[in-house]
Amino acid sequence: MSNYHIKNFEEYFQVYRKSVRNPASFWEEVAEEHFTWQKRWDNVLSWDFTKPEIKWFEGAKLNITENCIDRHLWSKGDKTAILFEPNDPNEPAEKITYRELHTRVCKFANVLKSRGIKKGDRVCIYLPMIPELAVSVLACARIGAVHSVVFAGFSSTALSTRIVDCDAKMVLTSDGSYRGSKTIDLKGIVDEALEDCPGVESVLVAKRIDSEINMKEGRDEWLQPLLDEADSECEIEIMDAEDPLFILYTSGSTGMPKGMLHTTAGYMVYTAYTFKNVFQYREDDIYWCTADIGWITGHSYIVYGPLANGATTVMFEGVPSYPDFGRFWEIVEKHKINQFYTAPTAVRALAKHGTELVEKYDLSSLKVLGSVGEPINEEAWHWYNDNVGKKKCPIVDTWWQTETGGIMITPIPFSTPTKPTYATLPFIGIQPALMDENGEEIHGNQVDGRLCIKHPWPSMARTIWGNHQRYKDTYFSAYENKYFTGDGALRDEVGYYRITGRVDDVIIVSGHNLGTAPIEDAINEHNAVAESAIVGFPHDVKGNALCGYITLKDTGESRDHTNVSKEVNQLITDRIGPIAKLDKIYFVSGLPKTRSGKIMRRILRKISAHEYNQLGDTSTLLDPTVVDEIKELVKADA
Ligand code: 7RM
Repeated sequence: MSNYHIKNFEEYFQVYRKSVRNPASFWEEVAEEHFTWQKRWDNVLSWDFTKPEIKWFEGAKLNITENCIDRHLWSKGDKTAILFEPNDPNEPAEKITYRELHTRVCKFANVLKSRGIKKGDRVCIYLPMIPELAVSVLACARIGAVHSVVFAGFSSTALSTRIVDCDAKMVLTSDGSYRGSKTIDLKGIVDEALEDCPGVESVLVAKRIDSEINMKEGRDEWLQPLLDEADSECEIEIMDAEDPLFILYTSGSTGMPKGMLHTTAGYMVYTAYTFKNVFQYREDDIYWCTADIGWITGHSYIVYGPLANGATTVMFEGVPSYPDFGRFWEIVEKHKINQFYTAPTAVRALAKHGTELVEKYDLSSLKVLGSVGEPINEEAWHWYNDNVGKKKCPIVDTWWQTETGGIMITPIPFSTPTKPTYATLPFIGIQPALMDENGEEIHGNQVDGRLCIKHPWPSMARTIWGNHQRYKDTYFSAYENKYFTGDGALRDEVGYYRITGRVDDVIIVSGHNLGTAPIEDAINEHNAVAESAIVGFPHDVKGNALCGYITLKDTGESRDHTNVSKEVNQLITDRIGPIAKLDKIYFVSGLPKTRSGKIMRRILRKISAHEYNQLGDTSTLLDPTVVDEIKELVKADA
């Protein structure tokens, strides 16, 4: 018996030791006992980090939707698979059973086929958090089409860049979306994006807000009439273990987002196994992850992981602040949520509004609380623990990435003693290493360094779509024979890990990974701007907020800084989305640069955090006097 369900700390160590002593045989056992295969694998694992090439369960044949839906029909056809909670608390929740999910996915899959989508084709999904989003993701997987979900808060340029990069033939969207008291014109954004996407042949539109929209003849169709006509049975496409399942974009240090490619079998096995253990999910539990399916958290821990376990997974369309800041707790009470998984930024936003709204609701159903997306600070951790968990629910601070596909460092509830701000120990099968600047592994405890992983795990991304060289350069070139995460971490006296943050130029704002480069590109489009540099600074709600340093072009005439600031934020909103707007803007006469012309963001970061005495070595700067000027500006503003 593989230990599919870990029950205590001793068992964790025992299973962990087994999993790292022989990873292939460990994962083989898990795969064998808990999934449905059309054909067994010939080889569990082959890998070479120098290429890099990683293959899990090679030779196996399967379909992930058979594992997420069909195989549960016999034993739990009437169990709720997806519990949809709408934006408006007065609109009734919708319970979609496993049987209904099967029918809806089959119908949707048949519609995709009827519009020419075949195995391997890319389908871009730009939908709000409504059932059609989960259903369409599964429909793609059922017929072997590669889904690429783009978060429906991204701008039209961000959308078109992604559509063009993965060469999607089809876009799935809705007329609009609800967001608290507002509506968003999604179809309008798609129309704008598609002006730059000649490869898109068809757009299927779900009706959500009943708005007047433009339907382009020969390209756009309403989804519902097609679904009504579609057959309710659709055979699964038999996929190879390493066939692509999806592409999901994540920002990088250049302007171009990285299309992380995940494949089928390993991703399924790892997300299912982590879901079961990290949330200690039991039959009849109601599990809720508040993320959007547009992020990896939603892919792995709203859709695939929970459904592969036959769980009930909640999908929430709305926002934590509507109609008031008690909405999350109202939903917990209403649906008797047992596991609640959210981001530190949400916890901080809610904590800001005191404890009255949390105390108003009965949260006694809760058993496990989760955190993901960024380091959870001590204060937020305690607020979450005291007021939401009432000191009775373990908090799982789960560290992982779009690239890792599943949770990597985390406590196992009721087993691992938790410690505020620590993600604690590696999950089963995960072998972390801390590295120093010289490429040497740092052994022992009470040390810090750069976080790497030494051995492949089943759900790791296999490549960057269309750019394998960039995959190699970004993740496998910094340290020999290791996957480099881009994060820094420390290991305490008992071996617990605490993630300290990104060591590169990606800033995490409200749990969203934003690259500095595309934001700077947007700012630089302003006709008065010469140059810009973006850094993050600590913010009590968002975790980090963005601060921009801008130099203006020397035109002889003076510009109104307030106007330029407004225009710059508008450009950012148009090009990337409102999430990337700058909280602070300073107009400076020069940026701190190295002699080779590289902007030293490290210095700007320190100044923005008011750590004026920790600027480190400034001798490599081209013009050290700009540092004093910037310091004075920021100090005067504080
Ligand atoms: C799941 C997700 C990945 C980056 C990652 C970290 C940061 C995520 C934690 C965390 C500290 C955590 N994917 N991060 N979880 N930092 N503690 N528990 O967020 O691709 O969008 O971001 O997020 O820097 O590298 S992601």
